[in-house]
Amino acid sequence: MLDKVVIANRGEIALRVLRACHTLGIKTVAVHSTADRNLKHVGMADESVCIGPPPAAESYLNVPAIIAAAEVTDAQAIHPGYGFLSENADFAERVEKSGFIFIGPTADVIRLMGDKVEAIRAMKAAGVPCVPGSGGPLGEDMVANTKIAREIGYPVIIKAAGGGGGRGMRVVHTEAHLSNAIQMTKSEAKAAFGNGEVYMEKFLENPRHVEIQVLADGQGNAIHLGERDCSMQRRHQKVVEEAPAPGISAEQRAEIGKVCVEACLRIGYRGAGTFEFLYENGRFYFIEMNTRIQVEHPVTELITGVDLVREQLLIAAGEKLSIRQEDVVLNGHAIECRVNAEDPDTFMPSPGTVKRFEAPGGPGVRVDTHVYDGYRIPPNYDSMIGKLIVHGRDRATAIARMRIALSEMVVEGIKTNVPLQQRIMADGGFQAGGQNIHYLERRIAEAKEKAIGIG
Ligand code: MV4
Repeated sequence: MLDKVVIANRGEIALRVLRACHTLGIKTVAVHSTADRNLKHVGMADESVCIGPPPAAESYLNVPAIIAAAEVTDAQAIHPGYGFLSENADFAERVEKSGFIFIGPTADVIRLMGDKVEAIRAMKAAGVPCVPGSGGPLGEDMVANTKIAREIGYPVIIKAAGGGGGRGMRVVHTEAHLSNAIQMTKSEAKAAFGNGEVYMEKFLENPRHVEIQVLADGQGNAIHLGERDCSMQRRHQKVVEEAPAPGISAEQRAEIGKVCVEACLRIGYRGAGTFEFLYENGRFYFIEMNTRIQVEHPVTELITGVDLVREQLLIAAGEKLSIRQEDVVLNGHAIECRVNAEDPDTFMPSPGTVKRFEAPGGPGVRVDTHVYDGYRIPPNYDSMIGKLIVHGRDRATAIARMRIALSEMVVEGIKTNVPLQQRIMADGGFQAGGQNIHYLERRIAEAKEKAIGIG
């Protein structure tokens, strides 16, 4: 087993990783910026190292400082959490070359999945269903590009190979706009990602975002843990996630899950991972793979009983997967509401001191947060301050539990999006289930027009 792990992250996920380490008897090193000396997990870690000033570029993205922290504390492994350096192949490589274990896939696999053109190529070869598309980068020849678009059929979407998560994309509805859209997306991609490569896909107009969770040990064993529906989003920020996805049958789940497992084995995947799909008219279309633990991992944990962060640590320690596919049994329904320090109507960040904090509780209620009474939220990082996750025997029970949990939640001194989450839980469309990726934004716009709350 690992002896000591550096947690290269902050906030709720750093605390989540610390708890998984301590449960396995692994010692922890918290690395933090000067703005984060008051973080809950910093006080709980066996050791802590300040790695730089508040801006993430000088602290949580400071590769030499993080590796130096692992060296001076004599740690064996580094857990990157999500965001920051978690999907940075160069970081993973530097960690391994410095003699530490990167808790995640190999640098090569992270690099492969970071290039969306190459990721799709690899997945297609492994039998994963993808969106009809160019199947490779677009060249300069507009005659050829026009032919590809005609074959796919408009509308099409131009995406940057170096993008992902909603960055560097452009929808094209007619041939007259194709050339410009390609040129613009290319130049923006070159500036933003240092890679001007773009590709083309059929633009799916009303898909849901459904993703499959996998675990692989890198020793020939892989399993899937079902899916999550993350369609409730605004500006590419997920707001509510749930598992299982409404309306997905056990047969469909087993089929797409098996495809993902086989792809994991084919590419030599190791660790926890997520296959992101668009889901439309009963079909799955692969778009990207995330090579990290995700924010919304708890909904999968609640319906499967599998501790995903514990599994990440065991895999990193070189153990074989102890869970077989037939051991993964889905139980009930789980919903996660992200709690953000932001105005629930304007979405403006609302950092500051939390004067009073009361977490909800009761059967099937889980709160993943680093917030405590008197905690000062720094303005330097993203506004998510925690997650409220509920579990029930069915979706209606989970919604009922979430509504009570949200009503019990007390966060004084700052604004939070809890009122927005309450309106979502009370909304008829959300309660019906299976809404597409545009639903929340349309519902918010509609409510704004009428100057009334949604629901
Ligand atoms: C798409 C799409 C429709 N058709 N690709 C946005 C984030 C990035 N991961 C991929 N995205 C999309 N790709 C095709 N071919 C629509 C989106 C999209 C989206 C996807 C998932 C969740 C929210 C979204 C919001 C807007 C657009």
